[in-house]
Amino acid sequence: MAAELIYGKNIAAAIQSELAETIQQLKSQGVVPGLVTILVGEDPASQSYVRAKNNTARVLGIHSEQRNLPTDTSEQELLALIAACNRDPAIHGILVQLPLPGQINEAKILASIDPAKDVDGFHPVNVGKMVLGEPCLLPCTPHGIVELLLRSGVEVTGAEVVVVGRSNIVGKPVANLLIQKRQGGNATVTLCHTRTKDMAFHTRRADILIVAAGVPKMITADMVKEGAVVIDVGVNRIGMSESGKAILAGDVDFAGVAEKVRAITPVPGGVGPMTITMLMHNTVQAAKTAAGIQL
Ligand code: L34
Repeated sequence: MAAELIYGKNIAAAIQSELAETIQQLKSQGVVPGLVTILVGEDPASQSYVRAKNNTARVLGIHSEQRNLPTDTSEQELLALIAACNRDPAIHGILVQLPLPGQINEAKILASIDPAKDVDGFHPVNVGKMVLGEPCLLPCTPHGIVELLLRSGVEVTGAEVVVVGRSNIVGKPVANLLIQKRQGGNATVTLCHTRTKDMAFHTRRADILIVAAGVPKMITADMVKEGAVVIDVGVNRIGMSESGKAILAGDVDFAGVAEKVRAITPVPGGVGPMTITMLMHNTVQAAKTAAGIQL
């Protein structure tokens, strides 16, 4: 039996149309949500993600500025740009695309963003609030995964969730959101990583398997339980088509795994579009909070 496909792209579109309405309401009250995206260097994948973020913002009616800095930008220069954005009342959200070049200390940069404008949810203040279950700006990919599960009717409460990957962007925060005592949480979570002794032992127990390891096709059919739900966060560029487009593969061996599971997200068109959409959600939330508006 073939698996149901969970099209993040469609769920993202539904959330975006809700957001577009909220943005129009804000505008009628004189508030235009503003986002600045900062890209250091010329990594083609980063360029395409940042472009997609700006395009989506503009389509929804968010004021969006893209700042491109050269690869050899100093930490001081980047800190100065962030400080200017922190002070700019037209900017509600600041996103510094990762990874950053080696001469720049990532933690120092993330900590310099005003937590109220931290639409990536990476500032230590927001990470701390997230862990404590307090209202805050949530990281986009983890929040997108929670929304994806909720809106596709996957039961998370009491489920055995296994997360593969312990990054600060996905693995650690998604594990944390899923254990929170609230809607979209209440799961039992196991977090696997490169030092896990028997990965397949854990992944085979998962009702919901979330893979964010950055290793193309690492999860094979023998590693999943029949009837599981699989969320593939990997976006690996494994080659180039004749027309010069990147060929993408997830962290899951899609063809094999889809034979066995109940539902699976495709790559592309799964988690990626949710990440971008939750960034829009956060920008709107930051603008509302700054203006003291509850809609
Ligand atoms: N600061 N850095 C910061 N915030 C983030 O949230 C990110 N991330 C990750 C990399 N660095 C970051 C992203 O935006 C990964 N990421 C991201 C965002 C969107 C997509 C993939 C990764 C996406 O839209 N993927 C499409 C395919 C795009 C393509 O063709 O290349 C998809 O359908 O999966």
